[in-house]
Amino acid sequence: AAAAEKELESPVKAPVEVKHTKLLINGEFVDSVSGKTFATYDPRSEELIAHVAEGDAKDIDLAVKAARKAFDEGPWPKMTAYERVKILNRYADLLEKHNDELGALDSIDSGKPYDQARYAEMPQVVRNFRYFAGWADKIHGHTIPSDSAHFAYTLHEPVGVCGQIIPWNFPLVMYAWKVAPALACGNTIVLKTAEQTPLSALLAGALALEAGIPPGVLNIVSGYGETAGAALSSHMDVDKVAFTGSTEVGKKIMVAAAQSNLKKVTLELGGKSPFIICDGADVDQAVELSHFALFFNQGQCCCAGSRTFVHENVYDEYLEKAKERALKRIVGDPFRSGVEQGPQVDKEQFNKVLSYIESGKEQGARLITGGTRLGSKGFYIKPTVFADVQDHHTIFNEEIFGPVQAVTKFSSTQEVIKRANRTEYGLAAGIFSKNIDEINTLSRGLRAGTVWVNTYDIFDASIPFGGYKQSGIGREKGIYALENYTQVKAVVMPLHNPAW
Ligand code: TXE
Repeated sequence: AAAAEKELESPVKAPVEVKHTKLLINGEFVDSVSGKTFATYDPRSEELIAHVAEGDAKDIDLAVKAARKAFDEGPWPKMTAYERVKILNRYADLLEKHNDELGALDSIDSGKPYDQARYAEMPQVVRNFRYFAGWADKIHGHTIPSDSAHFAYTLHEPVGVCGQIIPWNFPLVMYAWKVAPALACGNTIVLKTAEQTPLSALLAGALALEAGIPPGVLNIVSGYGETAGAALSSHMDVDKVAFTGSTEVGKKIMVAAAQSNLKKVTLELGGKSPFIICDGADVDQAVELSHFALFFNQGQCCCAGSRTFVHENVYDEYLEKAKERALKRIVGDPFRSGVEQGPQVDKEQFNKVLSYIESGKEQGARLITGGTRLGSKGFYIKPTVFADVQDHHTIFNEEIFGPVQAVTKFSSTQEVIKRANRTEYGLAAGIFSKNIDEINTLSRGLRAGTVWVNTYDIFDASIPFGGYKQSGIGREKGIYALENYTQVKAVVMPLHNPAW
């Protein structure tokens, strides 16, 4: 049978031990105030991995108090920037030393291939900390020529206590994108991890203490969104909230911020990114890249190339080869080497993806491969490709967040720009073309925060990432991220004081 149709073997033993399950507050691992715990499951077997302390509003409040004290009294925001540089670099070294262990925790908790976690994601995590360590002593304001005889200058100061809420699809990468710039700018943090994937951040938090990040600077609360997450985004003593997750919850975060203390808000939300394959494209390469753009990480990427637009002249050849590639995709235990696709993260996501597949069938999109679960245990789904998808089909408009590719045909550049932009989202876009004029027209015409040309999913720490339209507010990574975690103070004084 084709790789994607083969029966699953039983799960191998994960090469990792869970050491931390409590909340990290004020430099100590503690139980939740309520004493409650919640279970985190292995998506390969649907079996329990561990019980984790469940934080709610009371624990968030304790964590915010610790972060406030660490911010107001120091030493973190008050030490020299060079001291912070040294500590953050030491932290990056420790994360690197625990590369495989951290990667394995993300794999067992989320189902992502272990090799992807340890060879692609963890190096990016480490790189983010080194990149922002490099910025920590280069954040400064300007001297400003004023109209009158005044000396005016700006200070770029930390915002204060930052609430950070992250999702489960890239637990440690999301941790790094949020924590590294906030710490580099001298802030203190209360981080809430996703309930599906609480494990890796707790080990990363223990390593932060070992690196010398002072108690209270980085607090980590595991727990649910409606309780711990809502408490964090509505807390009166949190100065800023940064969120990655669904657009629906992003709106709730903004409302909570507005109705509490108008804390600053940055959001990185969902997407329905177009991947456009132009006339004259090398079809084999186009198939490989568009396959990767959609299926990477079980399709659970906010920037997944989930609407594949293929020029009519290469459409039939593309479909035949895209089907072949999907059938070859190696689905199985994420801890076996060579596996490209593991299970979806949990039952809820698994059911959501399967129901989108049903809606595709019902609305008349042409299923050319996949379309069902794989095996009878674990949240595995066959790589699925729909052809002849129409603009009004639900699978062409809503974020599926699974291994389901939706392919459609187009005839002209102007047509594809219009159709690609017809979405509430604007996170990313992919272009596959050798025609420089077409590339320029498309990359200017597409309304998205990132345009990848003849490549996809390049995530350097220095390249900004974020959304147009309802895909978000603000940019993470790169020099742009510093704006999220600093605020500008203008200081003005007379140049000549007549009294003296
Ligand atoms: O997201 P949620 P879910 C999309 C994707 C997915 C869908 C639902 O389409 O299928 O969202 O996934 C916390 N106040 N993305 O339910 O709920 C929650 O605990 C404060 C895209 O997992 O947005 C978790 O920590 N926080 C995405 C985080 O929000 C709340 C990544 C994300 O969960 C909260 C994940 C509340 N009221 C899902 N409710 C991306 N942009 O990459 C929940 N949370």
